[in-house]
Amino acid sequence: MAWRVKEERFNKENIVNNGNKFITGNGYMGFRGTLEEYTKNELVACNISGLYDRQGDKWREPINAPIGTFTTLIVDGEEYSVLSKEPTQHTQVLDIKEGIHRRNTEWDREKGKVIIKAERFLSLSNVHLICLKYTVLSEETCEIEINTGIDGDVWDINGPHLENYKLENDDEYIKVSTLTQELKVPVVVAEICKRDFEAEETILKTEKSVLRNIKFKADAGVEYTIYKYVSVYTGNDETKNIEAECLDVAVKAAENGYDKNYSEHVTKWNERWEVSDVIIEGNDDDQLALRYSIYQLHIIAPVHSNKLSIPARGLSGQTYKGAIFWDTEMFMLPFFLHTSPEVAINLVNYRIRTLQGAREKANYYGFKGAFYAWESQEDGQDACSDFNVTDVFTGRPVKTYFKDKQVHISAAVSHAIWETYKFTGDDDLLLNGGAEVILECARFYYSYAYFKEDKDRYEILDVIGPDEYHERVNNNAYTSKMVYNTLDIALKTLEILQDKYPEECLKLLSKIKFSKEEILSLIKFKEKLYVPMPDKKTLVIEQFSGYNQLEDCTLEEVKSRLLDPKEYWGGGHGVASTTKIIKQADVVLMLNLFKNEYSKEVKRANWEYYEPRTEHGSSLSPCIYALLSCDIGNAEWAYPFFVKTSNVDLTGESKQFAGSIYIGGTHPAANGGAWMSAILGFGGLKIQEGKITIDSKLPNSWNRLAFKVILRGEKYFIDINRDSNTGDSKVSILKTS
Ligand code: IFM
Repeated sequence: MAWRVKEERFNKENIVNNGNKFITGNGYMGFRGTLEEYTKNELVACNISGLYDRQGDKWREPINAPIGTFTTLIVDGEEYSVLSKEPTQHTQVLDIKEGIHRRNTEWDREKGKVIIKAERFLSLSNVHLICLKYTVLSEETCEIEINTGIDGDVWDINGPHLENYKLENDDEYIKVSTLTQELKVPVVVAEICKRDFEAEETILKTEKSVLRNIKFKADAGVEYTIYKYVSVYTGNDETKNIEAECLDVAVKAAENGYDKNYSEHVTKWNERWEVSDVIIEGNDDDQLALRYSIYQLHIIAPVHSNKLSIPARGLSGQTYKGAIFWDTEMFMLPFFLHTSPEVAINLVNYRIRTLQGAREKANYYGFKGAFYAWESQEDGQDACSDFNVTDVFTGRPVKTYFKDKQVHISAAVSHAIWETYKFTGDDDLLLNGGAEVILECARFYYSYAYFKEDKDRYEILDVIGPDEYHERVNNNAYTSKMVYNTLDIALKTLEILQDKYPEECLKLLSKIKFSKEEILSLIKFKEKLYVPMPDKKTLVIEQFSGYNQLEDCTLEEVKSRLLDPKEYWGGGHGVASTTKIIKQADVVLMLNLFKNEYSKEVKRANWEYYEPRTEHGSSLSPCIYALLSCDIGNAEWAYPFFVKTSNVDLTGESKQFAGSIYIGGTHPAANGGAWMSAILGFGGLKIQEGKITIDSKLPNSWNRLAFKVILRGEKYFIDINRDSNTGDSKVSILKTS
């Protein structure tokens, strides 16, 4: 079944990875794929989108809310938990079609089995709601106790973030209300538990948790089920009375009943899949991996809010500070643009909303305009630490220049706004802040650039490109090209505004004090900006000035120099820093973005040159190599990279540490990359000036690729069928309702 992810036995080693692999979510919150009896020690998390907190001088990170699904089982005085008792059978299943997590666990006792069956979902029809159905059966008569409630002792990396715990209950509900430490934002969780059997029930309270102890005599072979309706609210929600509304959601859900909540949730999932499903025929593993990647994108999509974006690790925890990186604009946005443009608009709105943070950052460094945060949180302030890695030998934090020098972030933001504008044709996006952001980004680059009199050109110096192993380099081809693109976009934006909206244009220019001279400077800057070009002989583009002089050794050689597997490869002393080994696609990313501007020979030469020198140490890398190989017509080169990117969260084979810092979690950029590789790569979908073209090259094992796209309100169904004997493809593009 290409809609299910399954694990058929319990393995303690997989607990952390399964938390990512079996994750559920609804854009408001993500719930790690953990079992009901787990606690913070097993990294249970109900991770909230867009609510951050700082504890002391530690990193600011997102909040994990109290866990309203916590449930343990005691049979005849003995605890039945996978953690303390090896089960005889265990399955954990994620149904990605319906966004539901299921587990079935059995233990053998002397006279029969004890079985737990549980399923839970984070509702798509009400993003505050989590529903859990928990069933126990014993094959022999016994005394059962279910302890279930809200576990407020949550997992934090740099916490604790919640304080002022208020625990409440009455006959019907239990509730835990807290405040965040830094900004005193309320976080409230309410739970209502229904059951269809008689039992004694008492309430147990500890410092941070409220539990119900449900005690009953169980008849042999009878199923006993509890239904939990858990509601989560925070002070970020636009509501007058959080506590009352939180409770109200749980009450209404309980009145609705489990099945009705479930069917409303499934209806929403069906609507999502109706436009976004991709059919691959010929290879079931690829079908599942791609659907799973799309599922991962859906569960983190801020459908309900235009104030939020998507963190680099989705809603799988606090890794990377729950911050928004360029991952969203460059790797995830295309999926949303093609399947749910309203989400794409929400994502770019987040950048428009956080422009002030970007202005402040530019100002802090002595520049003008908008320098977006490398790691952006709620107001666009930069959460990126000066010390992103820890030296594994000395335990000392190591200075990295990600925050200061990855200036390509502002270009990613402008690019995203422009792509969204082109795709949707929505002038409002430019008028309502988009143009302002683009102009401020262009202004930033003008103030950042150096004019070299002797060469009569502008250069972009002292930056970090996508390849983070080589810090503070000059003329990074990707960065310079993206700066050029920003200028191009800014000038085009001005033309559009001057042409169609002259009054608004004047207002904007005067609001941000953008003078005529400044516009002329941008034109000159664009004309004279140096962007590294392909070498005439080899066609290879030097990644940055001086790259060609670095040691040209193999990846294996660099690996063999590691003294510790967790050692950081980049920065001042990393094993890769003095070599040509790069972390992730850099020049190749540039060629893929501007594919119309470079010849096939140039693309091929650079792919062949850089691929063996790329560690793919970032999950953002493989998809770009897949895309460029498709572009040069080589689906078979692309295929292993597609497999890598689409399986990243299924296999869990990704970097878990940068130095000694945990960086595990889900990988939405790679998930977006999987969609791009399949649709834009193998499918060869191009949309230019509102016209769809297909230039497909399916991998050998695929005989069909079919998908939908939404373009300016119209839905198109694209079906590519490949004859496995001749290899020829037949393509149909149908407008559907
Ligand atoms: O944005 C990326 C970066 O390019 C490589 N390191 C991890 C970041 C978050 O995914």
